[in-house]
Amino acid sequence: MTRYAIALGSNLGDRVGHLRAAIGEISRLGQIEGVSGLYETAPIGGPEQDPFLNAVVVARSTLPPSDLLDRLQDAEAGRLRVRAERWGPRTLDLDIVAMEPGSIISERLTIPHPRAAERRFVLDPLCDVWPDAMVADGVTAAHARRDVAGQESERLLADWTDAGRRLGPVWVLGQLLLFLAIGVALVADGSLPGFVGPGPGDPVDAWRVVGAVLLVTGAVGVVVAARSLGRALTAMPEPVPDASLIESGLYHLVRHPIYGAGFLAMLGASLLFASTTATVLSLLLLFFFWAKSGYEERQLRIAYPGYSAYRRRVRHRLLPFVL
Ligand code: A4P
Ligand code: MG
Repeated sequence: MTRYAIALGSNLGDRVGHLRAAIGEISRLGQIEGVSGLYETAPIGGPEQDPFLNAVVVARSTLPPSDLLDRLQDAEAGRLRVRAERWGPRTLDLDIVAMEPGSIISERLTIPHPRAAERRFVLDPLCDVWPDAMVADGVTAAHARRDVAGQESERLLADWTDAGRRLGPVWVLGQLLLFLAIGVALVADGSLPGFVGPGPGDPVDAWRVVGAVLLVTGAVGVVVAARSLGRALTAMPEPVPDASLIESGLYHLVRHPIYGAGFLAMLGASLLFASTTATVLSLLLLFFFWAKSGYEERQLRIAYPGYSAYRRRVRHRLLPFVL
């Protein structure tokens, strides 16, 4: 039995789908010992291209290295990999980066992979599952990783192999409960002290004026943003399959305008109804939206190769110029 580390990479098409399919293929070639987290990495070398998703699988197999390479290349062909230019975009790349025991240098195959020790897109995931793997003569993955810190790589998910295990319904339930609690508080608790401006005639409670303005602004914001999302609209934090990334309208100002505007509307209603409890719950809703959009952004970065660049262009997540 030989222990192999296989590096998986994709930056074309259904990237995570290709990587999951590769894990299925590898499980037929040997016994999988570990699957790393899923990383988004900036492309190294080649033409200008979309970011990669990378991961590493460690497996024990009775196959000799050259047979393993044959089978991995079959799996690449199965995902319609086209070799057009060196280091160009690919649906699926499967490289054998390390093995134990032994090493190999032949015309067709070199293990450890000759460039593994220089690449963070290999070393980060490899260190998740096999930090002691030899990636060059006398050099472990953990050791080599110290020299590549300047390359861009970020772990998006630790556990990503099972497409069915998603937290969407839990987030939606939490959101519903919060809205419900705010609704009850609006009706049941009117204890917010008024802030009555001085002056002749009927005094105006300034909180209520601010509340009404926020409520209307927030409600309009929710409707406008929802309309620009169109069929991409969902309460779930996971993106709708086959929808595309929306960057126009309010999405040009913030990345999650429905959440930002929804918070403003709830805060506005709380002030208008003079409810202390609802005001506190609205602030809790803001934290909730912050956390939910954090989870959602990981899913969006997996679904849309362009999402990370969009994130750099539109810096605010919920409220323009603020948050
Ligand atoms: N080959 C030799 N040794 C191996 C090995 N250990 N494992 C030969 C697999 N193949 C090996 O591979 C070209 C030939 O390498 C094969 O026919 C095999 O006989 P390929 O899959 O056609 O092309 P490749 O993988 O692009 O070639 P290469 O030169 O190994 O590419 P690299 O160095 O692996 O770079 N940036 C990011 N962020 N993420 C990436 O995954 N990948 C590359 C590919 C470039 N930039 C990247 C990424
Ligand atoms: Mg390759």
